[in-house]
Amino acid sequence: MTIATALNPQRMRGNVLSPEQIAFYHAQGYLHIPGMFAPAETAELSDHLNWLIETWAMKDAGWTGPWRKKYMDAETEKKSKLIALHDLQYYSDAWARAVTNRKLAGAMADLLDGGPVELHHSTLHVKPPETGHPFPMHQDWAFYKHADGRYVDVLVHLDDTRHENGEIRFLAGSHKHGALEHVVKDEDGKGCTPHLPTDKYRLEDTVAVPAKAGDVVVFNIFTIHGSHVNVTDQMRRLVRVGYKHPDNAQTEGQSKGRPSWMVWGRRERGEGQVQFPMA
Ligand SMILES: O=C(O)CCC(=O)C(=O)O
Repeated sequence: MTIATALNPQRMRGNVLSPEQIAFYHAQGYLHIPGMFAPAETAELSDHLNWLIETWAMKDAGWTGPWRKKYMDAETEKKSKLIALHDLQYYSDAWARAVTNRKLAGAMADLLDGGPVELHHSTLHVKPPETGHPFPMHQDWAFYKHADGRYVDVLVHLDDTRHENGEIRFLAGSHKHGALEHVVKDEDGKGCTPHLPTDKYRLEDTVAVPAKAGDVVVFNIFTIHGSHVNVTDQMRRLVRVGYKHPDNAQTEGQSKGRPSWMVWGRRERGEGQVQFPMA
């Protein structure tokens, strides 16, 4: 498997990001970009998100697996919920604008070999108040496997995050190891949500990246990450948006097989390549 992380001169000419920001992403596997969305845009996205949560999102126990007993006491584990929805751009015009936002797409081009860039998916992650869902250490690669590292996940922040509401946390530099085998079965051999072994990968070893509403925190598809439970009395609302280089083929998982939208540049036509089917 290719791990596309090395710097080349093309990557140093940023559309949106500075050379220092681009170099930080390639060294650490993540990057905090403050103020990606202006306050008025963030307010509109927040308003649409609240409507989506009430109207379309599902609330359930969230990710499964033996990790739950390690991350939560029995009481919290019983109550802990996750509010989720895929592909917000199908339901809201504000979110359709957000996932194709020019500045965000330009930043993605900076991190993906200069582009072109495809939108792969978006996913809502809301940690409800008091017992809101922690996330065990994992790579997003385990959910949507791709051939190489030219894939960036973006966490759009709708609320300020901090330790108490479960800010995102990364194992710095971990993307350089490429894809890792994840636990995909529980003690009884039943399928569970992919995660890394809790004895080897610990939230205590991660770097916390608190951020403000309107900021984005981005990370590589191989970067190991997780987050603590939300113990505050407010929701913690994040939307993850996945962007990739068109030449980085998906091999398995979420959203495989559907065409991705171009958000930066043009799709090169390969020898014999045909158009996308109409149905
Ligand atoms: O919402 C969080 O705290 C974690 C998000 C996450 O792990 C992911 O988007 O892959």
